[in-house]
Amino acid sequence: MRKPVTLITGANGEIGHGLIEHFAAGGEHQIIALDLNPLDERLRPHCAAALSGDILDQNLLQRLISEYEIHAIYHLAALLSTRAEYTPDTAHRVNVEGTLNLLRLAHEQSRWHGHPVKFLFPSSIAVYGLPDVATKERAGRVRETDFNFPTTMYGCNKLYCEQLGRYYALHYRQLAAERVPSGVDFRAIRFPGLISAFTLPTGGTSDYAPEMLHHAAQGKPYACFVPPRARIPFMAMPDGIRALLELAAAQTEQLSQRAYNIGGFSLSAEEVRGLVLRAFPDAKITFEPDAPRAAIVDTWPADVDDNAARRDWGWSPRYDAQRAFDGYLVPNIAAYYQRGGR
Ligand code: AKB
Repeated sequence: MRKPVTLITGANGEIGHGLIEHFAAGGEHQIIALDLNPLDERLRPHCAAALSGDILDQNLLQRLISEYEIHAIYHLAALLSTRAEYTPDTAHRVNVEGTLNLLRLAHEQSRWHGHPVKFLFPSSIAVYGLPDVATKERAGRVRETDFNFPTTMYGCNKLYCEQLGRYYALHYRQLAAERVPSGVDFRAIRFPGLISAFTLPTGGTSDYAPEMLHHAAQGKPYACFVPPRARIPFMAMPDGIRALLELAAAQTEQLSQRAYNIGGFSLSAEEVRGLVLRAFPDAKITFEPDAPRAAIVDTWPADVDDNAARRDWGWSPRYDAQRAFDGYLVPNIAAYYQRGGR
């Protein structure tokens, strides 16, 4: 008999690392990890299988369908906002067609085993597009339905995939003579910029904050690509992982929407620099703004309203800026580089 498994795509990424380490401590199902690149050796022992391959490869997806009984999918594979601007067609294929492939897979799996498949999707503050800095300052904490006018390919992809997921969850084949639910229980979180003590993001535009910190911890100089005043919300990785797990565990009846903001702490680039310098006083951090990348950050909100997540499934961040730096980032990152980055 096939064993029930959880599939994690983009398993090698930052969220994948955190999730797999969490499940290693005792998850409900075995983990099948999928990534374009071979899985990080440190994660391998925690997974029942680690597959290298492309979410656009239909043969690979068919193999997954035939070999495993998938009950939950954490679909993390994506090209982030900066990278997507250099290759928008590829980004659309990976971010949108890839997500559609996984939604179809979830539907087929649910038909086979007769249970809903939970589909967890990391969306992003990149779905917002504020027209100018004055509006951004006035807007403050934005609600899910505000300013949904992304200016990046990645933001457009994420916003559309939230809608695709909602369609699968609520309206799939609504005109069929005998309408049956798709079996896809789609749930999305709009993440702020995530900061981990152990991994660095690649290809994002909120990357300046984690890059500042990781450069400082290694004694390397860093030139920040946004101006000191640039402000967006950030979150410590453990809160991000916990949010995904708590949303996954919520009862369907609790959810009044399918995509939720979650707040962490809102910081300007200057404030991030101040916190990094407090921990690493010799760090060399300068500002050399790259106008087009800085302009993307200006379209993202300064903060988000996460009342819906608090009300529906009890979301509450554990890390404010102070606690994120003093209680998680600084102690762990220092130890991490003392061990030689392992
Ligand atoms: C990015 O910068 O692209 C991501 C995001 C904000 O979703 N970190």
